[in-house]
Amino acid sequence: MKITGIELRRIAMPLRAPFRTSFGVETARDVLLVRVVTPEAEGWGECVAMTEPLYNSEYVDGAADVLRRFLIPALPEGADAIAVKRALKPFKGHKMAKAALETAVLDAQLRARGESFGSYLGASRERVPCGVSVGIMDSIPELLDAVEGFIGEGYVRIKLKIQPGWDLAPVRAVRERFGDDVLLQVDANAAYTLADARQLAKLDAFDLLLIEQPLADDDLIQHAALAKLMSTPICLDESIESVEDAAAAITLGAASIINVKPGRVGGYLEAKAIHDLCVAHGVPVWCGGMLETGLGRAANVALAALPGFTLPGDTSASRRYFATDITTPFELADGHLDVPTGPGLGVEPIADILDDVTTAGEWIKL
Ligand code: NPQ
Ligand code: MG
Repeated sequence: MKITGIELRRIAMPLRAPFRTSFGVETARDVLLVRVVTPEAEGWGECVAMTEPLYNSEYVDGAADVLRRFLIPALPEGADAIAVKRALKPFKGHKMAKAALETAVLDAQLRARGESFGSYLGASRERVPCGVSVGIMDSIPELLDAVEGFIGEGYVRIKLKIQPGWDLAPVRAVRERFGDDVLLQVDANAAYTLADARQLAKLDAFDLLLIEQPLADDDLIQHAALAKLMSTPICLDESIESVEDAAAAITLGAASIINVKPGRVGGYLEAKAIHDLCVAHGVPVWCGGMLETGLGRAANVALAALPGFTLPGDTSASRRYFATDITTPFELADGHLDVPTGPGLGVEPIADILDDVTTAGEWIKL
């Protein structure tokens, strides 16, 4: 498959409501799309880096720069996704930029041969149960209104974003209002330290599925220590950037559950490898989310249909974040999203909508 050119397209997607986490508030999604063109087919990859390096060290302008300066020039002639992954390996870091390029090549490759992402990755289900991530709010009543809305829409699991000062009270309020049957978990995005262990252990009273990334990204040893001080299972997100990181976290006892985000780990091939490792170790995995458009969402839903993804993911419907998605919107049915079955991602951008949200474009001829 010869790549004749690559488009880097920047889009701006307004969020339906501000989304607040322990690292900041977002009101719009700033997305870099990669479009790979071959004589047989085109492929799309969505870069999940944020505008600013707040979730991890990557950011959109940096991803665009490393793509045009190093990653795209290193593409092998006539490459498939496996060869692309190998060719990009010498460059350190920049996993989200690499993932976008690898995904675009994989999409083109699969569209050319008429195979879906789900089939290629080894999906074992036709639809996946969906959870929703609920941001930090100004007040408990506002939070309860938001959670009530999501439960009404059918989400099968609620994740509350937490930070010091917004942890026990929101969890207690949601449990009191919606009961013990709601599948509930929390995500701190690295906002605590091991010195907060006594406070975090108070969450044990609320029968949470897991606590996600309580401590800093590089605190594997501290997460292992925290796991001995609380009964709520610890799930790692930011800490896991590769299959080696996942193996280390499991061996150290730093994580008993792993959040798999293909962007964070460098692509869907690495994501599948982490899934396989976790299945071998009996460690549950679930698919995270980075406020993807329909393009990234399609691939995540396919990944989430693999057999080891035994917990509901942050694979929410398009309308959780966007009034208008760039693809046919993903819609919840009975708390599930259907895994696309068409070639490649199985969805494509709607040209008029894509043009409306485009803020910049660049064509790199190969
Ligand atoms: C997480 N995602 O699991 C993240 C982090 C996150 C769905 O909770 C703009 C772009 C805002 C990406 C906010 C969810 C974001 C973002 C939070 C990712 O840790
Ligand atoms: Mg997280």
